[in-house]
Order: sequence, then structure tokens, then C-alpha cells
Amino acid sequence: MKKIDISSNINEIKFPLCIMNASGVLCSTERELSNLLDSNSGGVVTKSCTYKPRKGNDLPRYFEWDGGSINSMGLPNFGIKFYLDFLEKKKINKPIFLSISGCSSEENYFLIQKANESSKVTAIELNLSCPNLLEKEDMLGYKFHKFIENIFKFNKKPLGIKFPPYFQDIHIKNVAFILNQFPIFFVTCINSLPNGLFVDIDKESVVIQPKKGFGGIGGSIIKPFALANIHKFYTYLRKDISIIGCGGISSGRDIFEHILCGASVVQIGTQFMKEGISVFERLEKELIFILEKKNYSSLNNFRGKLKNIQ
Ligand code: RRO
Repeated sequence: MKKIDISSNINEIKFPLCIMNASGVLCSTERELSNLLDSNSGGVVTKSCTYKPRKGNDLPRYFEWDGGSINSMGLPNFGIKFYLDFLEKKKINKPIFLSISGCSSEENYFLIQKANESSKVTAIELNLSCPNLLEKEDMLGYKFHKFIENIFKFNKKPLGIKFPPYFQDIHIKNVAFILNQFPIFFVTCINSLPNGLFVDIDKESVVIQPKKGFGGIGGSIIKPFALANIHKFYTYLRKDISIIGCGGISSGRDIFEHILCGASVVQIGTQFMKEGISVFERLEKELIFILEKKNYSSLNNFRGKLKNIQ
């Protein structure tokens, strides 16, 4: 039987397999990060960090049901120093993405500068799409134009941006038009769908405490939006800008769909939270099984090759 290769790469960054965690899920503490480093995920991304540690929002702030999850964590993290110090102590054998999510442009410049000083950080995933900040802390993913120009005046690390979902073709076209002017490595799409609401009919109540129950939606229910954003970015971005697909993956089949729409690497959020660290091994097996059945030997056989109906 043919050897099936599900490794991938983002420019010169090599992933032993194309499956990794999504930022935010089980990647905040030393124990969680060590677990990920020891797992067979293809790469590791850390919880989005800020300059100072943050406690995040009040509990309960995460809830899941069959079709998805809602969260309003509020960016709880131990501060950038914690993550850089942790990485410094560790032996690294796969790509490490430091996710940063400053609450202002200035904070993000500072965090990017710090990440540039660490040899353990393979790449920066700049999170411009946290859905759960206070009203006054605006989401940069919807107005990031000038900001990105300044970043590339000093940044030397591979850098990608995590975006919120966009719902109109023209918005993705405009974002891609800007990104295409910069030496950006990748985009990660999508973050959770902002401002969702889940209702508990028995209690006639919302299910999370912060922001009167409103929060970011993840899981299977958002997959069609993830696929749409991935495929549109794939269409409009320069071909050397890779796409990391995130949103609604719980099976090998879902990964196949993300890659068919143009993703090079995929991230697992809600399903990782539900299933734990063994999810990576299961998904790897399921993806290989699909490729075997289709007689494909690598992701290059089908990446971005979604067909239209003639
Ligand atoms: O911490 C959060 O509330 C959070 C973040 Br930073 C994010 O990027 N996406 C999300 O769903 N929650």
C-alpha cells in the first residue's frame, strides 16, 4: 500500500502532520502546554496573551452542547512573560505559535517585539478577533489596516493573523487586498462567531454569565462559515500566504473539507475541549483513512481544488 503523507508546511515551517490545537483551548497552563508538546499534534499554539496577566471574565464562561460551544472567557492568560519563559525551558520538536492579543495597537507592537526576541517561537499568530472584550475594546479584525503597516516596519518573525468570520465577499476581498501587500505568512480563519446566544429552555435562562449570556460560538455549527471564509481567502490571497483552517472540525471528513477549500493546516478547538488530547491521534487516523479510500498520497492532491457545479 502507498504511504500516505499528511504533513504540511507554511513557507519554510514544516508540520509533521497538518493538525494542531486552536488557540484558547487547553493551552494556557504549563501542564496543558506540556501535554500538547508531548502529544502527536502537528504544532502547538498558545492561549492568546497580553502584556499583563488577566483573570478574564466571571464564571460560568464556557458552555457546550451537541452542535457547538459558546464562550466568553475574556482573554484569561498569564501574560507574555509566562509563555516565553515556559518555552525557554522546553525542548521543542514541532512548530510553536505564540498567539498574542493585545488590547490596543501599541500593546500588540510591544508583544510582537517580545516574541521576536525568543528563539523558541516559530511564528506569531496575531489574534485580531477576540469576540469577548468589553465594548470599548474594539475588535481589531474589523479595522486593522494602518496597524499592519506598522508591524512590518520592525517584525522579523513569521507572522500570521487570526480573523473573525466575515459574512460578505467584499469584506474578505478588501482584507486580502491589504494583506497581499505585506510579507505575511498565513491567515487563521475563523475565530468563534461573535455575539451568539444559547438559551436553556428549562431554566429560561442564558448559559454563561458575562455580557448577559452573549459569547463566541464554536463547534460543528460554525463549519459552513469557516469553509466559506477559508475558500474566499484562498481565492483572493497571494498563493504564498497559507491558510490555517479553524472552525467546526470534529472528524477526518471535516479536515478533508477544510483542505479542499484551501487550508494547509487545521486547528481543533471545541472538539479538543470535548475529547481531550487523544483527539489528534483519532483525527489523524480518520484523515489518512479518507485519503486511502480516495487514492491520494498527500494533501497536495486536493488542497484548494473544490469544484463548482458546471
Ligand atoms: O478569551 C476569549 O474570550 C476568547 C478569545 Br481571546 C478568542 O480569540 N476567541 C474566543 O472565542 N474567546
